[in-house]
Amino acid sequence: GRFGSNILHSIVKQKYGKNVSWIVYPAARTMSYVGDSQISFQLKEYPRAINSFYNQTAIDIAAAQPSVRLDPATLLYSSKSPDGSHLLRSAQFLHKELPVRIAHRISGFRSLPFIVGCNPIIISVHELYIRAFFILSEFRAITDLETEKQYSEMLKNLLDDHRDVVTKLASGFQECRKHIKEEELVRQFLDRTLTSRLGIRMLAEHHLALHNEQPNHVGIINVAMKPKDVVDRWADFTRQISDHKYGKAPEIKCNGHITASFPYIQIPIDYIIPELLKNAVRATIENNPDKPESNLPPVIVTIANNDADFVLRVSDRGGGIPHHMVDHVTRYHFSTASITQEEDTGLFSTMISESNHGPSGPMYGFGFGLPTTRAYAEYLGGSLTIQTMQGIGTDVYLRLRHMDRKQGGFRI
Ligand code: ADP
Ligand code: K
Ligand code: MG
Repeated sequence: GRFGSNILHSIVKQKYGKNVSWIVYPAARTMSYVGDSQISFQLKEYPRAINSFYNQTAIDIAAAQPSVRLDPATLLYSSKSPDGSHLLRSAQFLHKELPVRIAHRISGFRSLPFIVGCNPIIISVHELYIRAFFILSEFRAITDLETEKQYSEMLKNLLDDHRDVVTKLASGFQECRKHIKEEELVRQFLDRTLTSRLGIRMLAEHHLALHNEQPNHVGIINVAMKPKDVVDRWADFTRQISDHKYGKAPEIKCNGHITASFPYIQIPIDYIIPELLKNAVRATIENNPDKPESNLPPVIVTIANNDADFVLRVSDRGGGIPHHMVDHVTRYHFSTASITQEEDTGLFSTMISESNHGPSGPMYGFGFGLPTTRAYAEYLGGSLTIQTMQGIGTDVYLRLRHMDRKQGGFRI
C-alpha cells in the first residue's frame, strides 16, 4: 500500500536522485513505476515483492540484536518524577527495544515453511509486523515530552492495528496446517509469537498507563491484586456468556486464600482465567444436559498463596477429558467444538457458529484456550497442569511466580 510505496520512493530517490510516483494496482497485485527517467521495472506479485521494497538490512541488523527482557520490579520501582522524565526514559527504552523484538518476530515469519508463509492471512500478519517495524524504528529520537506524546499516540494506534493478530494467526494456520508434517514447528512458532506479543503489549500498555493515575496501580502493575476479585469478575463474565449460549450457568465458587493480595500484572491473568472458566463451565453443562441450573455441580476455584508463587486450581465436575484426548487438549487448534472437526471449513469465521457467540465473545471453538494459557504461564515463569478423572471431572492448576526479584521472578 501507500506505506510500501513511500519506502520505495525514498530508496529510488536516494539511489537515482529522482522523484518518481507509483501506481498501485491492488487487484492485480502488481506495482508499476511511472516517471520520467530510464529506470523501469515492474514488481509482480505484491507479496513476494515485500522483500524487495522493504529495506531488509534494517530488519536484519535489529534481528541480530538480543532483546532486553525486563524484571517487572524495574517497572514497579522506576520512580515517578514530577518533571515527567520517567516518561521520557520509558519511551526511550521502548524506542530501542520494540524494533528488536518485532525484528525477531519477522525472522520467525521468514523461516516458516513456504506453504505456510504463502497463506494470505499469514502474509497479512507478516506485513503488519514489517509495517510496525518501520513505524517504530523510523520514529525520531525522543528527547522532549511533546515527542513522547506523539510516540505514545503512535503506540496506541499500533496496539489497535494489531488487535486481531491472534485470531488471524489462528485462522491462517487453520487453513494451511494440514500441509505441514512437523506439528512441532507450528507449536514453536505460535508459542513464541504469542508470548512475545504478550511481552510487547505489556511493555507498551505499561508505558501508556504511566500517563494515567489509577488507584493501586503503577503503570500496568496492580500493587495489591486480589486474585479472588479477578476470579469473581471473570466468573460473572463467563456465566453471562454461558447463559446466552445454553440458557443456564453453573455457580462459580472461590475458596482458599480469598483475602490474599500482592503486586502483579493483571493483563495475562485477564486472558487466562476466562479461558479456564469457560472450559470448566462448558464441560459442566455438556456433561449434565438435563439438569436445571440449580442442580448443576459448581465450578470451584481454589486460591493458594505462598512466598514463591501463587496457584489457582479450577475444578469442575464436567466428566473429565477422555483418555484418548488428554495429550491433545493443549495442542493449538485441537477442539471438540464439533464444527472445527470438519475438514477444510475454509474461512475461520465459519468455524465459530453464531449460537456460540455471546455478547462478549465465543464460549469455545478456537482450540487456542489451553495452549495459549500454557504458553503465557510458562513465559511468566509458571506452569499449567491438567489432572483429569475420567468420568468425574477435571482440575486445572495454574501456577505463577510472584514478581518479587528475590524469588527469581520472571522477565517480560
Ligand atoms: P476450545 O475451548 O476452543 O475447544 P481449548 O484449548 O480451551 O479450546 O480446549 C481444548 C479442548 O479440551 C476442548 O474442546 C475440550 O474438548 C477439552 N477440555 C478443555 N477443558 C476441559 C475441561 N475442563 N473438561 C473437559 N474437557 C475439557
Ligand atoms: K486446544
Ligand atoms: Mg477453551
